[in-house]
Amino acid sequence: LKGIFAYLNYQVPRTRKEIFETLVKGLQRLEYRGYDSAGIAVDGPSKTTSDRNNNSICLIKKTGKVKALDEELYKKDSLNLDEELCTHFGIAHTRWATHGEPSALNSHPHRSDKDNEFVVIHNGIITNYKELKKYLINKGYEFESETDTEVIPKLIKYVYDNRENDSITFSKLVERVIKQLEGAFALVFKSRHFPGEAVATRRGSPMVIGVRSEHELLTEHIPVQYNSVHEKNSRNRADSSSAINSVGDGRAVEFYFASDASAIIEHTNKVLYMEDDDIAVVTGGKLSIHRMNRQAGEDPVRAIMTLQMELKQIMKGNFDAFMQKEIFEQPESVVNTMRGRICFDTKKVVLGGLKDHLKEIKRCRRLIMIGCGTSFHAAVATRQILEELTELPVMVELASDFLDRITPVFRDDVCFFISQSGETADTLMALRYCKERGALTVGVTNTVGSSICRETDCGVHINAGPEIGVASTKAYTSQFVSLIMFGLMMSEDRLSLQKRREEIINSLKMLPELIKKVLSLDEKIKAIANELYQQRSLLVMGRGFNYATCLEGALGRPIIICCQDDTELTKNAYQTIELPQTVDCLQGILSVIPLQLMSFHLAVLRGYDVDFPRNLAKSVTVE
Ligand code: UD2
Ligand code: MG
Repeated sequence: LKGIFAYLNYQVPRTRKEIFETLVKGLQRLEYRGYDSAGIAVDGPSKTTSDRNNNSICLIKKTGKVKALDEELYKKDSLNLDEELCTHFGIAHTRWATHGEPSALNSHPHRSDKDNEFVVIHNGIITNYKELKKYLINKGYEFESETDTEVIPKLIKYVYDNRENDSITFSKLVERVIKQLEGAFALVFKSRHFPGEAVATRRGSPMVIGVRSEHELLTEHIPVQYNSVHEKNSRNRADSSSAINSVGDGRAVEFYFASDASAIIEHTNKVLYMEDDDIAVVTGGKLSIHRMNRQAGEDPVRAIMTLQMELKQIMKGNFDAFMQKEIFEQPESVVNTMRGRICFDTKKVVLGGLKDHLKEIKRCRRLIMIGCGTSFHAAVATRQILEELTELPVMVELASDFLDRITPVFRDDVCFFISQSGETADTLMALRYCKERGALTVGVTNTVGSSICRETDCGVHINAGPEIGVASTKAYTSQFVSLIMFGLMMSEDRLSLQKRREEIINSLKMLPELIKKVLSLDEKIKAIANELYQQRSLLVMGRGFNYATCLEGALGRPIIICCQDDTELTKNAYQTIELPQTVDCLQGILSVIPLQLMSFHLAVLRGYDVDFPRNLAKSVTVE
């Protein structure tokens, strides 16, 4: 969800200012992924010119835009911007908060201790961080943030403090650390004990390394170095001691580490994509790749590739637009929304942000759901099932209309505010209006630390990941799933609803697979779009659980009729798109996807810029 960028210059003199500029630019290239805070770590200035053993590391972190960090860098005149550093390693990170609110303390790089012996940047999530944290606290290590990441620098210091001798390498320390980690990560380490050295590793989170050199690289194929070679036949390239097993030969070279090639491409098009559990090490200006031991069938060589892509293309992956990319992300984004919240075995649903308020919510007289645009449609889409599961009256309100009417709101109302960005002006004003009248306020947002998140009494983060396309796609389906989970949580102790709950929970488990099936209809939908795109208007019709789907579909240009195995309906239809069947209240998630795809194709065919349509902003944050 976040951005990693690191830069190592070896025997290439750069001033501290130039290093800052490179790091900041790298982060700016990753800005499109969304983030709420940023930070960097560089070597501190040497106290005297002869004192190179000082090796201090300086950390600068800031909430808000990379620009704010950039400004902060130049405020530190103690940093000696003109000092020339012949060999240096700097790391930089943009964070999108998941564990703990956006703050300088929670942002990366994280450090091992007050002396910054080890600093780390991390993308991904460490799922066993609580156990590790407990262990390390017991050993006397002090924590300062609310993040999962912080266990990593603490752990490497613990491993270092307990080293068997001083000849231990930086990569060995990292190897010991990742053995203890569960979850997903891309990591870059810097240490004052290993000046001018870099170690990077990954598991389930991308990492790419760029190489720039004036000299011809001696090899474009780096044999992986295995730590334990027990193979009888050691005559393969990887084990041959005569093979060149690193990139760089001690002459001037620069290395770039990034979570995304878009941050590297302007410096070099020579890149190496790391594999899971690879440990990449730069020492003495040479890059080598290390692994624990060789598995059967695994490629023992990493190739330096020449990227031909343009920047824009890299950012969007294989997709033409962010909207399209986000539509295709939905099998994963709905999983992220449900992760850690639904136990499919015990049929228990716990939204951590609401559990302390559940009693109060259950005592209320009615639920009011408020949003704008797509977020309003998510409320419309789930109203019926929420009424059924909560047995409460549910009002659904367009924020602007709600405010215009000066709607009566009471202390025993519970008001939901749904907003992807968490900054939608009308929704925020409706929130303040309801708060003044004493209602309990609940946010449903995609953005940790946003205004709506901060000002509500409690809420749910939908965890869909940053949404860049102006047309909301994955945020809609994740809002939908979040509201359903709320209903499931409310009905847990209703005996009469148990069968219904089980049916829905089982269907939620299947949902990612069904979404994939719907996405596989893309070619067909594109063909229909091709026949339709010159029409002046299209009509979307539907009712019941699909009423909201129609509203949502009509936000683009398109229209289509969706049915499943319904011969009565399909025999007269002009075109049909047959969707897999799920439980009634989830059908809307599946049926909106063809409309998303249709909107996308129609807009492209009509020559619109789908990610930045005219007269539409991603979120309306002004009145
Ligand atoms: C929290 C952590 C998550 C993970 C998990 C482990 C955060 C942001 N989330 O997720 O990273 O550690 O616990 O169990 O640290 N809130 C509002 N308004 C909103 C949205 C949320 O007030 O619009 C509040 C909510 O009531 C809760 C907090 O923000 O106090 C975090 O909400 P969440 O949905 O991220 O909570 P949870 O337990 O799923
Ligand atoms: Mg709050």
